[in-house]
Amino acid sequence: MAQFPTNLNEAIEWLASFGGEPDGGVTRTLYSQSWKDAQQNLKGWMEEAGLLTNYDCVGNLFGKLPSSNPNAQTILIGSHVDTVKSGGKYDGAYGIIAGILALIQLKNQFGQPSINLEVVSFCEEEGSRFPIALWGSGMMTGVYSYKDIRDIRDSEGISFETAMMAAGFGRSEYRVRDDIQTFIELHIEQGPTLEKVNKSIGIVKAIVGQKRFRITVNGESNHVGTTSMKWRRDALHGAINMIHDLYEGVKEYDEDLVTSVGQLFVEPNVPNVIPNHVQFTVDARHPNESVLSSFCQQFTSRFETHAKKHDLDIKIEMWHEVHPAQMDRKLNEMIDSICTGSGIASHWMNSGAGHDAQLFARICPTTILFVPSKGGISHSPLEFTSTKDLETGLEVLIKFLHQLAYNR
Ligand code: HGY
Ligand code: MN
Ligand code: MN
Repeated sequence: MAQFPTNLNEAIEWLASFGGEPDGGVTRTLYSQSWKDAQQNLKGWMEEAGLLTNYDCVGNLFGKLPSSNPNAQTILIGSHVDTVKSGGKYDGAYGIIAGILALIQLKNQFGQPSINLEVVSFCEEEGSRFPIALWGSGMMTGVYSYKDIRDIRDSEGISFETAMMAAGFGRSEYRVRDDIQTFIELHIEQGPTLEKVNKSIGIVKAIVGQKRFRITVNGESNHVGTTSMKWRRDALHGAINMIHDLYEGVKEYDEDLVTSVGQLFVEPNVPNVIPNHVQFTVDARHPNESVLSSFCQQFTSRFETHAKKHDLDIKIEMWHEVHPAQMDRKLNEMIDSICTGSGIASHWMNSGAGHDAQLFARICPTTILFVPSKGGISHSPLEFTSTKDLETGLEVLIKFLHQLAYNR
């Protein structure tokens, strides 16, 4: 293959090669070598396509198709280049690739737009290396500043600032842009809805809010054989009761409430020693802020009750919170009529996954559109979307951008 891809499928495989894993998954965490290779190669592809490229000072990468009007505002399209550990080829990547291909086609077919069109490859969204998520869009929308990453480290103890500086970023003050008029993200659904209702495009009304916690439970390690059950301070026994109550507690709410314990560490993790230290995570989500808050209050107080019962110390830290976000109705109605006019079946729905669009909705008209995920699988090497569905999403994006940015 030439150095840069010439079509959607080629581009998906090409981008997935940066951080490709033997199991077919992709691991491309913030400021890692595979992350740098991906950003640099995307920059090369954008430049070959005739887009004006630049990085901002935290590593978001941009490719601009400038308007004929020097004072024009900008329509930003794109998604995140980072992945979860051994994630899929499409989460984030598809939105960047479709953005580049859309600008190439619009440039070739219609020339200069009347509004700047700019594709962005956000540096980080997942929160899979450092305990902060939506870093790239969070800096662009003023949600974060450098103080939010001070003192945070990855699982190897590398500080965020060290990793950011080593990748060549973080060396100047961040200037929040004031020219972004609209943000549009094209993304895989990461769930089963579109497949179940047999529709090709998801028109997203709202993105759920989420709260992510790190729970640390400390007890006392001791000999399994010589310590009677009544004298133990067993951190894992306490944590298991907490986690059991978490999953039972969800049943007291409507089915839009979801939660999971994704990570669990036990120390000393030895078969004949009573665990004295457990750390686990909780990720809880709901489209309604007050329902989400009430569930989080409920489980945290139940955790404290179990800690007392087992004579354990407990620390509950919320390290990530993002509020539910409404997508722009007018933009969604445009997508709806593009789909109808093109004979493409669409479906109005909510997003259970968080997205960069969630933060842009705070500062400008924003929407996100979905294409189906096979079996609803995502954050896995088995993540898959058919070429036909990928192409349909790109077709709608191109028509949408043409309506928004030409003959205005
Ligand atoms: O976790 C999420 O919702 C997103 O995929 N980062
Ligand atoms: Mn994801
Ligand atoms: Mn994503």
